[in-house]
Amino acid sequence: MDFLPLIKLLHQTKHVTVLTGAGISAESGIPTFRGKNGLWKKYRAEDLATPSAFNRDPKLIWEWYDWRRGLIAPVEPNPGHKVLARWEKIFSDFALITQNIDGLHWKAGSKNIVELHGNIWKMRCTEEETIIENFDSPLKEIPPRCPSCGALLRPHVVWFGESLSPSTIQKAFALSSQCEVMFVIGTSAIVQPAASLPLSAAEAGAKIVEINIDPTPLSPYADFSFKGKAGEILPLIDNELRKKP
Ligand code: BJW
Repeated sequence: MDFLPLIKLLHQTKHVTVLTGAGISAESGIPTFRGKNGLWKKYRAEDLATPSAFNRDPKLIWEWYDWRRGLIAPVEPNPGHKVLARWEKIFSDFALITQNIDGLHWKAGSKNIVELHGNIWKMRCTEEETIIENFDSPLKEIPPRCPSCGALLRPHVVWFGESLSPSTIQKAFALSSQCEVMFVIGTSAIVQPAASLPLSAAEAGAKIVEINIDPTPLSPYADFSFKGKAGEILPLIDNELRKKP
């Protein structure tokens, strides 16, 4: 793989924005959504990741999230997450936008993260809308109840058909349209509005760097496409970047 043209560009770049998806956590052992062993191969998204599914059967949905929390809890960030945490320190303007709810970017040491689809370690009161952190795994009570008012809690994640927080998506579009280089890592680039972020970056003149094991609908628009695992390719790019220009 020839990283030289990208490295030359990165040496002249101040503002880098990164968009990550489930693929960056795959090498840590967390299943992706789509693809061969994806979650949506075994479960129907409409049955588990929509507000109507939760209203129909909150216990079932919480059992599914409890199972996923159990998968994620012992997992460690991989070299891909770690490189992105390091880049926050080396680029003068660096932003990380993630669709992932697993919290692995925090665990790797990244500090400035825009979480588009929420966080699996947070719950939200269905009455008061208050958000609480909860790291119990397994959960003590299913479905969990709000400690202050007793109403049902729901996972603080964004399901299909729900709007993303307006301030979060606004911030994500601003970071995308202001950057010089945007890395798009381990996402199938089909879920909106996240999938539009790289397009808005490209429209504003940013160079797009895609890292994925498979082509995506974004691939034709990418200026650099690296086919392979994020946990292998990011450290290779980082190694080259560390060499003196
Ligand atoms: C590797 C790798 C390795 C593997 N290294 N790479 C326009 C048209 C039609 C529909 C819509 C539309 N606009 C909006 C919608 C509806 C919908 C949508 O986009 N649907 C599409 C499926 C078409 N969007 C919404 O409903 C959103 N809300 C919204 O738009 O509100 C306004 C509105 C509502 C209704 C109608 C119109 C407007 C909300 C989306 C919420 C997404 N929620 C989920 C679940 C989160 C909670 C949870 O996890 O439980 O978010 S779904 C799931 O998909 C999750 C992910 O964040 C998201 C994206 O998935 P991601 O990260 O890309 O993962 P995968 O599995 O798809 O891909 C992994 C990739 O990694 C693959 O490419 C692999 O090749 C690669 N890979 N190993 C590098 N080692």
